[in-house]
Amino acid sequence: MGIKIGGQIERVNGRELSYSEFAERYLAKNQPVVLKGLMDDWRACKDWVFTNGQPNLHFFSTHFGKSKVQVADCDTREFTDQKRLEMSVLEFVNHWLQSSVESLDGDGNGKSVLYLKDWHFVKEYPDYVAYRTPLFFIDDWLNLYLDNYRMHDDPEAHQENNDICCSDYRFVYMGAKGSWTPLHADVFRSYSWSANVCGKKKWLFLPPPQCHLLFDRNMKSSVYSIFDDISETKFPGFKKAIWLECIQEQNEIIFVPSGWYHQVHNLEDTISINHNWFNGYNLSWVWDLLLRDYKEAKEYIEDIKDICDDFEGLCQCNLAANTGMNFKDFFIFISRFALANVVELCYLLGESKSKSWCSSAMIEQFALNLASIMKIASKMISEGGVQGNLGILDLREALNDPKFLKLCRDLGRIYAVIHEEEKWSSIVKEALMDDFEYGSQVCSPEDLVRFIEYFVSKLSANCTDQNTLLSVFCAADDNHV
Ligand SMILES: O=C(O)CCC(=O)C(=O)O
Repeated sequence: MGIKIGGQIERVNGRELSYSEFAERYLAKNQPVVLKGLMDDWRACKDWVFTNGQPNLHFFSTHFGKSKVQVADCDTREFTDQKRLEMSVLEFVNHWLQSSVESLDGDGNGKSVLYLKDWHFVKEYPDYVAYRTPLFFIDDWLNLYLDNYRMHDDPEAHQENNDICCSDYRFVYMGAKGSWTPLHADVFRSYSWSANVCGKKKWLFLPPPQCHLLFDRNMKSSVYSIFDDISETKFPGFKKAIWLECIQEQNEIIFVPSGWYHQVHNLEDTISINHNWFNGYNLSWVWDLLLRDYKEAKEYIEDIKDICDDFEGLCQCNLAANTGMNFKDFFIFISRFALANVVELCYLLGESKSKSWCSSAMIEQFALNLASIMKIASKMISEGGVQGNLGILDLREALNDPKFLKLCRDLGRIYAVIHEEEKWSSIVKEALMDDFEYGSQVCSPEDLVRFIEYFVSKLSANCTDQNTLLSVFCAADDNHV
């Protein structure tokens, strides 16, 4: 029995859409969309594709052939994903070319379909600017953070492996016709965008309110491929699911919202560029996933609780290994972003006093971000699960840390681009230090809430513009995300 398709994904010309329209219609409402017209000047679209639309695989073997990459064997399942192999790009391309010759000869039953996934291309080739991230996707806290910090420092993890896997979430995907990605929702329940440099993909989406239909009775395992013969006894809700379908053509970019399960098939030989990211709009999805995975990790080892010296530590360790971060990592992440937003606000409001320039769009943005972080910190308190101090963010230390100051500057620059603020310049560290009379450490979600409240009310007093900061902050606290 086939699946039920209930609709298609909206298509919009990206050149006729403003950032605020995109944020309102898709980021805030968590809805998918296909965007056209945003890849015209990408180097990848010239170097990686022949004029007939076929991938230029020779270009990859010549220029990037030595790179070591992860390749999925699309015909072999391993637990909840496809079996992964490691090989060089040259080996991958040779396998691809060999398979296509064999299939032309009518002898295509020997080799499995391989799919190069999660290639950290930008990290590996920073000087080869293959593309520019479209404006709609630049408010990306995840990759901005990972450009400056590690998400999780595990002294026991093999360093080199950790470097590759956790360096960023900016990827290249390459696969022959027939390669595919099993049903899943994205890492950290982040947003993703995926741009077809060449080829064609078929996407099938299920909105979050229906995602429980993909699970077994215990909500433990989920369907692997929606085109398998799904057992009704094992997955009793599956046949009730109503899917959205999308055929994504060359030069189109799809926006995948948080928590939407999707399965993807390459209908032609395809190369795509793909980022995962989160920001103030979908941060709560990350916390919800972490809390759920934490409870699951805890339940899983409940029987060794009494013989374990540091049961909570073990749960957090397992959480980091399975989900990619633990409570401490997340807490330090949101605390650094809270501080960075406060720093940028201080700078903005300081500038407004001295130069009679103040951008209310920027004030609003920082206020929205702080409201979103405060909401998550409050959830961490009210939903329990968080025990004791999570980590320490020393505010003065952070302000003396070049990595943190770079994070602040990069964040400010991103919003200056989004809000078209030409007057924005880098922060002046010395001016900020005077404003930091606040106690010096944030160690718990309670501290973080107090810290944000303190600065929002203190900085609101500096804000001449009808107290924009406080009003946006309070309104956002009620409505946002
Ligand atoms: O293109 C694919 O095969 C999978 C991409 C994907 O799942 C995503 O962008 O979230």
